[in-house]
Amino acid sequence: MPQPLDTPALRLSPQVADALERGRPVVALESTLIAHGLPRPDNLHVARELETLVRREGAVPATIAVLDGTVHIGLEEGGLERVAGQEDLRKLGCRDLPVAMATGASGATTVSATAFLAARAGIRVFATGGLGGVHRGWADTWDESADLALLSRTPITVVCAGVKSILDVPATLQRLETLNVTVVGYRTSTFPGFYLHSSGLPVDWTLHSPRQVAQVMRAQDALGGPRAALVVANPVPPDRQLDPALHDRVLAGALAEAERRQITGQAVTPFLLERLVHGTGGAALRANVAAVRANAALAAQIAVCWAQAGG
Ligand code: PSU
Ligand code: MN
Repeated sequence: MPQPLDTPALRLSPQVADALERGRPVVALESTLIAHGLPRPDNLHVARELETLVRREGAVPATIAVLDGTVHIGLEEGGLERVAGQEDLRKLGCRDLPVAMATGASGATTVSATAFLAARAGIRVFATGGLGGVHRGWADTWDESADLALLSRTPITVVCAGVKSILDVPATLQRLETLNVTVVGYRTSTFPGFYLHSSGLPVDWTLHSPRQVAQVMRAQDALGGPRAALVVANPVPPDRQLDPALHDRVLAGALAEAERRQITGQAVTPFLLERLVHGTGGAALRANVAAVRANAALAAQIAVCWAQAGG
């Protein structure tokens, strides 16, 4: 078993450390969606709001990022401002963490890095917008987000609005099945579509309350394995979703532009999200923010039930 997270390179904020020690509810929040998924300067407002929503539900927020080579589990004063405002902030997947730490780099953590670090710190519930997954055109590019493989071996509950709709959603669902990641719809029988209420694809399981989610987490622990994530797919409400026809039209243009400009690797997701926001006159941004807000609140409710159950 690795040592507890308590070294100069891995810093828990006093609030997060105290909550974990006392078995109080904690929710991990990722920073790539703030730094690379949402436009400045609104992103800082959203980052603060997510923390407020988590607190309002009775849990402690732990936004995770790497600043000057130090992993922060829970950002303190000034940290959120850097994540939201710093132009050259890197995007760090799990594999990038050791290099960032050793070279003193700063970066926002993706779902893969955030889920790993949260689980390592003893945080069981995590909120994001939409997971990464299998990109369209994967047969040529082999581009599949590292989020999927990491979730297949990390015991964490991730509340998300499904996977990003810029992806090949059926292929991503297939990979989640292959990788043994448990997927449940939250009060829905169709898999959410990130900006859209529904991807049109079915989910096998539907849960109806935070308590029920906590019960599944307990059952995972009672089973003792495989140690994989639980994905709680929470759809953006129909009245907050992006107009599906507008979504499809703007996405088709963005995908063609990405191909023409030969955007590859880590740049693909931020590029497409930015094109969606721009091409929809900000409507995609509003749907994205509505999704992450709802996910942060639900994650906190789940964390509260989990802590009550002696999680
Ligand atoms: N959710 C959002 N916006 C985002 C992301 C999630 O609402 O930008 C980020 C997450 O950090 C996720 C990443 O891990 O997008 C996926 O990037 P890639 O496809 O390069 O793995
Ligand atoms: Mn990729």
